[in-house]
Amino acid sequence: MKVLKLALAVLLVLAAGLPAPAQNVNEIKVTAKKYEFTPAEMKVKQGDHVRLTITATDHDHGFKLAAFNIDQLLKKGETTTVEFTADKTGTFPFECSHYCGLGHKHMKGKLIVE
Ligand SMILES: [Cu+2]
Repeated sequence: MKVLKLALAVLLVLAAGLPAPAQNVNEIKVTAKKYEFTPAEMKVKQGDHVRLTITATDHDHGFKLAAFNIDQLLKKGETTTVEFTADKTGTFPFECSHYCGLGHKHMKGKLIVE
């Protein structure tokens, strides 16, 4: 029994010494309404796991971030979570992908990964 306990203790110590998965979760709250995303500019660091919680307040909208293969419908009144890993640096445009009215084409922003 003693040996077993010792072995267990050694295992625990070894496990504690392992590097934890070093992924930083970057959560950003976003609002989508006619005809803007707030914030319209988001900055994250390369390697971040990005979690956007997007609330469409006035109408159905869409969130399209083509560089990361994201195109998500945002239902009016609901909060939608979009997650991805920012694995490349640069400035990437995003836009509304669900027609929401006359200003739809201008509903866009950018994601900066540095
Ligand atoms: Cu739209």
